[in-house]
Amino acid sequence: MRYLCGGARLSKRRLLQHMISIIEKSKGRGSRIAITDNTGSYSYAQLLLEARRIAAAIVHRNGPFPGPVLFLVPSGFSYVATQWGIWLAGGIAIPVHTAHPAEEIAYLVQDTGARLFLYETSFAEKAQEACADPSVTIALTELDGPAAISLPEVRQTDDAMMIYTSGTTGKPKGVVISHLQLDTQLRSLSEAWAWHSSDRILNVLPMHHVHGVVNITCCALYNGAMLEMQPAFDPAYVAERMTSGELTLFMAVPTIYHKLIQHFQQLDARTQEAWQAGMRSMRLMVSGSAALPVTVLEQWRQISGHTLLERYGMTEIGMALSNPLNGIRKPGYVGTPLPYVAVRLTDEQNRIIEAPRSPGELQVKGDTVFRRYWNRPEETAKSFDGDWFRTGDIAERDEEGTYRILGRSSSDIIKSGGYKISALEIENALLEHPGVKECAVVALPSEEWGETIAAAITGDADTALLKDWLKERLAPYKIPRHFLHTDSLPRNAMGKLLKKEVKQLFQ
Ligand code: MLC
Ligand code: AMP
Repeated sequence: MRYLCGGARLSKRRLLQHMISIIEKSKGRGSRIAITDNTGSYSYAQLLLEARRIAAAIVHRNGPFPGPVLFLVPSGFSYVATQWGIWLAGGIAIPVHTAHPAEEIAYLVQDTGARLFLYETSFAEKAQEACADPSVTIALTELDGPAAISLPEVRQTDDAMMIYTSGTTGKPKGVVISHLQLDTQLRSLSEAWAWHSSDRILNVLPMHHVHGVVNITCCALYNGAMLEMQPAFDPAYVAERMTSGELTLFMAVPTIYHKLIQHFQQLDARTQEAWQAGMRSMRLMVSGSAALPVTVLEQWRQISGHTLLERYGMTEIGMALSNPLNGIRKPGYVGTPLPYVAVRLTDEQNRIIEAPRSPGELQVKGDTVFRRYWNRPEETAKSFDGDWFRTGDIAERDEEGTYRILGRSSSDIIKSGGYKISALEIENALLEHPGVKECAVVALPSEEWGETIAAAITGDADTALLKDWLKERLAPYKIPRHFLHTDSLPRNAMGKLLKKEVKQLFQ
């Protein structure tokens, strides 16, 4: 077993091979504030202390390298301390969204095979409902163990994190990221966007996806910056924090900028001016996770004076393309490859496309890219061509080498509010209802949400009851916003659903 014994000395080289860089970098930052949340402010020293306490308790309970560890903890200091505690114990940290119903969480328990599920006390009921085995679940406050216990020697190649993402095959898949991949993603973004210890950022994004977890939370702490964590997005709160002039950075999905614009428009002139003054002192605002409509970019520029920096990423690859920090940010484009990332476009025969303005599938390679889906070797193999990950996104490059995302190869993937949602997963859930005979789930364009989910169904299910029924099974953002009852669904001669025609039913 690999142990980093209490007082044992390791050579500098071995230390570098074995360190979790985000944690190593935090040592020596002492009383500097790392995180503020609804419960107070916490220094880097406090964060390290609490992470070590949690790690020692995990090792005491489950032994070193406990494998996948689920944690159901709201965005805030405890979330990060738990994540780091799992890392120090040698485990794979798997964040569970607090808004997910017990049934979705039960799927994570089963799919990961986790032998440890940590939760914040207020989520005890949900955690216990989701996990039938009481020996697996434990409240953070009940975690206990001898502080002097040896922590394992974690290597950069060890698995660090697993984020569940929806795909074309129905149920979400676990994307496994090693410490090396996480570290490379953090180095890439730190360099590209010039993160600095004097930065201060507010996170309002959920903490079970890379945008909130890696781009904001990990990047801030990797760079010794100050991170403000909010459990949910509230436009009035964001406006207040930006008005303070204390923030230097903000990152969000296009829907959030859309909602901030709506909020701004209903404020009185004095409040608007104060918010604008605060925004002028910020250095960077980033948009990503879904296409940023040029209208939103323009309106936000008018309001804030900032041209949003749009970038492109994916759970499997972290961030791949970004408009420049300094230089021209092209509206409608997602920029050029980030440091440590290689990108190519290929045609339907998987031949490399060199010519500008020729659409093809975007493929990505580098140390930022994940290596496997959890327990799904076949799907992993299918999603790679050698070292190149096939994103399934269609893009083109202009004459200057700047990329533009044109769409996705599968119409069964929906992006709503920045969340990736599988139409098949919703269809499978709908079909379990006794009142649904057939169904088809499609995406409808929406200015606010990017896309909204629409379900056409046959059968005698009552819409309101069906919605309530779905809410017990699916996350709130996966619930269709439009329902249509019909006698039959459009299919081709082979019986395959014609989704384009299903969409037309809603017009
Ligand atoms: C919620 N509502 C929706 C909806 N989601 N309506 C249509 N479509 C949707 N997708 C409805 C709710 O039912 C509710 O209605 C009302 O809107 C408010 O709901 P809410 O949950 O309170 O919404 P809000 O908090 O405002 O959430 C919006 C949001 C959220 C944009 C903050 O969707 C969000 O956090 N999105 C970010 C997702 C994210 O982090 N993605 C990154 C993936 S990683 P009612 O009637 O009940 O009041 C990735 C890689 C990369 O993509 O590149 O980054
Ligand atoms: P996820 O699987 O949740 O990580 O979502 C990744 C997907 O979000 C990508 O495959 C893209 O389809 C989409 N995406 C991310 N950023 C952008 C962007 N700037 N423009 C268009 N689509 C984006």
